Amino acid sequence: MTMLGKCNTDHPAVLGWVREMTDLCQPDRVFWCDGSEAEKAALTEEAVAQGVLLKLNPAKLPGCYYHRSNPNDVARVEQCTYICTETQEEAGPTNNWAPPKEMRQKLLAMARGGMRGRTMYVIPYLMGPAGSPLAKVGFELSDSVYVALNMRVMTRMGQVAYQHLGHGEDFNRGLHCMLDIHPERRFICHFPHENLIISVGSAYGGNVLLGKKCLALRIGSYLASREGWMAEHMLILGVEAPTGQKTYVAAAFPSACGKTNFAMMIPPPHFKGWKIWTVGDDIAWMKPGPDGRLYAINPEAGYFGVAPGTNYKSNPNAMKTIARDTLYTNVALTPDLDVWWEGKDGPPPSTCTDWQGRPWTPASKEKAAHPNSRFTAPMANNPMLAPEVNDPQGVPISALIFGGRRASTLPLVFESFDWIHGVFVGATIGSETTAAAAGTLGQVRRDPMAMLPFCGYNMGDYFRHWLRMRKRLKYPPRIFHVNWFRKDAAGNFLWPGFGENMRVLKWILDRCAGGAHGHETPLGWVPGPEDLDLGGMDGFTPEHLTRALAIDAEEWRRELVLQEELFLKLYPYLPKEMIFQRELLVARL
Ligand code: GTP
Ligand code: SPV
Ligand code: MN
Repeated sequence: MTMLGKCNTDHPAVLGWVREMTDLCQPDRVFWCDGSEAEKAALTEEAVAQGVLLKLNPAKLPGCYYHRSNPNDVARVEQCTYICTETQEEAGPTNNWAPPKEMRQKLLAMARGGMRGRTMYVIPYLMGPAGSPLAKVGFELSDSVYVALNMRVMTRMGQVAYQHLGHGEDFNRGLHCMLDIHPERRFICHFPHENLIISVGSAYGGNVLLGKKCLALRIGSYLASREGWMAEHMLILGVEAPTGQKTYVAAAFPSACGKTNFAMMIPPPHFKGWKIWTVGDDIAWMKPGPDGRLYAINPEAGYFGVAPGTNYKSNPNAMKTIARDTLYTNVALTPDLDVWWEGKDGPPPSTCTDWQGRPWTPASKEKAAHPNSRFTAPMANNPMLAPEVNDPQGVPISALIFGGRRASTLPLVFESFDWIHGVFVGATIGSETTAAAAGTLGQVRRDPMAMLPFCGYNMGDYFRHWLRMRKRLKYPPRIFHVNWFRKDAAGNFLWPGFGENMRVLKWILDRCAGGAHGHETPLGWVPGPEDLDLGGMDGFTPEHLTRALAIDAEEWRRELVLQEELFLKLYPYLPKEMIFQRELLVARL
């Protein structure tokens, strides 16, 4: 029997779970994380000694470390991700399903003795601000020091979790065993009825930082549907007008489709006195408030963001955020121990080591950084972190924005006619697949509410839950759709994106305030080229904007067929409102 080590709790249920799992996994050592600075230093030292982390140049990147994952383990793996409910119907047609008893037995058998010779880190964490009625406690037991150090950044770790838990037993149990990091022995399994997650065979990102996609979205969405709130793959931002008035919006874009960038955007100089404050960059937990508005919290405490494409022009706040105390995974390493990735500022280094540790020069055919290489940085580093991020009640949301990565068909922006139509717009999002998940890139697929890989129950019931929420909101947010990624025939983006997205956001805010002009189209309300403020945009004319806003009937006929595929898959579970909305759209087109 493994000794439990220097344990920091006498909570019977926590001790029981740790005891049970140590007996099973048989680690040599159990390390109870407390989230302290001293602990961070000790774990970092340990990770460096093991070769898990490399200290980066302290003159350039103080407190930053470098990590390479196994090349077979660089992204989420949707084909290995399961929702284990009693019936397959509960998981629904968009999830992999396995019966809970069988799957649990199989995984526990895999984990048996799996930590021999290793350390089990007991990670107590809180998702959400301390004292928030929406906050949730989790305990992740992991044999990866990299996971312990990442969870420390991404969550509120340590005493705060025990405080929130009190004498209760309502916490998520998470077990993570690296095993031999083999794709055939990789499973990320969710047991929503038991509030349990078991992840084996991976050591990367959303597969193993169990508070993030596993708890905050898959288990979270299941709990939310039962408890009357919403767990969404959404950024949250606050817009401050020159008058000081603040408005908050939340936006769902699929993985690697612009949430972090939008959440940290800096308005162009033309928008003098306007400020964007980041509340969250990936996940929103939302609940109706006593005033009938929808309130949102960010359950996370850090950013696990896409490195490629991040530079001082596209996302200066991110560059400042990751200048210190940041973990870099699968980026390229320069000879002076700095980091590099495709789309960083300046010319590429004349020589460096790529994400797999091989020599790289600008003449190399392959990318230096993996397209899904990431930074893990504390939100406290963000110069524009919204002070409200720690408000237990969250922030009131005026608009919900859906988006996808679409080279054609979807206009720059439109506003839905009402909540039910907005739910239909979210339910029919299409987006090109990205490097955030293993598999083919650039394939348009349906990704309802950007939750396809993250909805922990039947997608049809999830739509029903969205429709039900309307009845609980006196002032529901207005619902919009944006597309920053439309291209011309030559493959150039039709819209400059990044900070310029402020112009679209401003129209959205004005619509919410009952101001801006729009015209009715089959899709919804669309601004005319004169309705967006293009002030200070060099070389971008209303004609350019007209192309970005265009709705092409032929493209939309094809789009309807693509939408139909998802609806056929979900047909037995689809709320009738979705079918009516489809009919109305067909009729309008
Ligand atoms: P996840 O962390 O996977 O959920 O991704 P995300 O939604 O936060 O995406 P992120 O902001 O990291 O952006 C992903 C990629 O899209 C990066 O390479 C960005 O440079 C690029 N991107 C973001 N916003 C824009 C935009 O407005 N226009 C264009 N053209 N590219 C963008
Ligand atoms: C995503 O894929 O949406 C991410 C990265 O935010 S991961 O944590 O790997 O899920
Ligand atoms: Mn994400």
